[in-house]
Amino acid sequence: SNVNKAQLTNHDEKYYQKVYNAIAKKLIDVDDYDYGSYAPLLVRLAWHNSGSYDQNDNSSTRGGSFAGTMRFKKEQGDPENAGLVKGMNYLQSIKDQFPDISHGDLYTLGGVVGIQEMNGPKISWRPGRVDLPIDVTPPYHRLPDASQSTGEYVRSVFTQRLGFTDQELVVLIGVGHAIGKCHTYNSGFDGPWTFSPTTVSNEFFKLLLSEDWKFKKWDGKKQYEDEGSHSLMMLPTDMVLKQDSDMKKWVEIYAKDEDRCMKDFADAFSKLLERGIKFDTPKMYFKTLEEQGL
Ligand code: DDH
Repeated sequence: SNVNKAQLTNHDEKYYQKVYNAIAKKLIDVDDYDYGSYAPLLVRLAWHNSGSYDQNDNSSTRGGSFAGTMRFKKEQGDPENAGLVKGMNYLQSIKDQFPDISHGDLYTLGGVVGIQEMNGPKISWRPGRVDLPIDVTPPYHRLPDASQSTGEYVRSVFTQRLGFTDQELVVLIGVGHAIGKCHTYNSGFDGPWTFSPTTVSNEFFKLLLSEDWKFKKWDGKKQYEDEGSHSLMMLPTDMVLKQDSDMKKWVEIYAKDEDRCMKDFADAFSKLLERGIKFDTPKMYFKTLEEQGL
């Protein structure tokens, strides 16, 4: 059947903590990305590597993070993946240092490092993804198109394809877009969603409710900006979270309760990284550099 079985690796939690530390230390040493941090890009890489999963696909792998196919130019060529090569190049020196780790494991672990080193919650993670050849590369257009503006569209990606509930899709999108920014050279959109784009938080939810969001006046793609500072943005798909009453309920809960938001995000992000994979091994948790005094 088309279930990807994670393989046992020759390494334990201590080894993967070393890989974690190498990725995290490089975040401090290499700062030539926006806001001086590659962490948001690593989170987006982990998400796009995993978000190509389709539970209705009858192929052998169904996409997702298992086969590490994001390493191929074919998958990198999906217009939605524009800009991710920079994240993979960032991780190449880690792959050189720890050659045994599969690409799927490396790209997902990069996302865990990104979240945790930006003060986010602990994300459980497991190794065992296996590099497979190029022919299992998933087709394009599975990752969401930000110009879409209906709840039906967002659920077609997150619920029908990826198997998430409204609660999970709201927390994934809102915490994911608390960090980083849009780049015109990647997506045609521009700007950050929050005032603290290198801190994992519930700020996206607060701003979505508190600010007055109007169409940005420019020649670029249709996007929203806040009337207060004109420096923040929302994508059409982000605005859906407020326009759809079932989704909005969760936006209100997460805006009020940051602890709940972080806990639910941790569960949903971990699930995202493991879509379509069967693991027989226990979950691993990693310490941040700060917790190790490094
Ligand atoms: Fe996203 N995202 N995302 N996103 N995303 C972009 C950037 C980042 C959509 C579109 C865009 C998630 C869901 C969606 C992050 C994390 C997550 C950009 C800009 C677009 C466009 C790219 C660029 O120009 O560089 C859409 C549409 C959706 C949707 O679900 C409907 C989710 C679920 C996550 C997550 O992590 C769980 C992050 C981080 C970034 C910032 C990257 C950066 O370079 O900074």
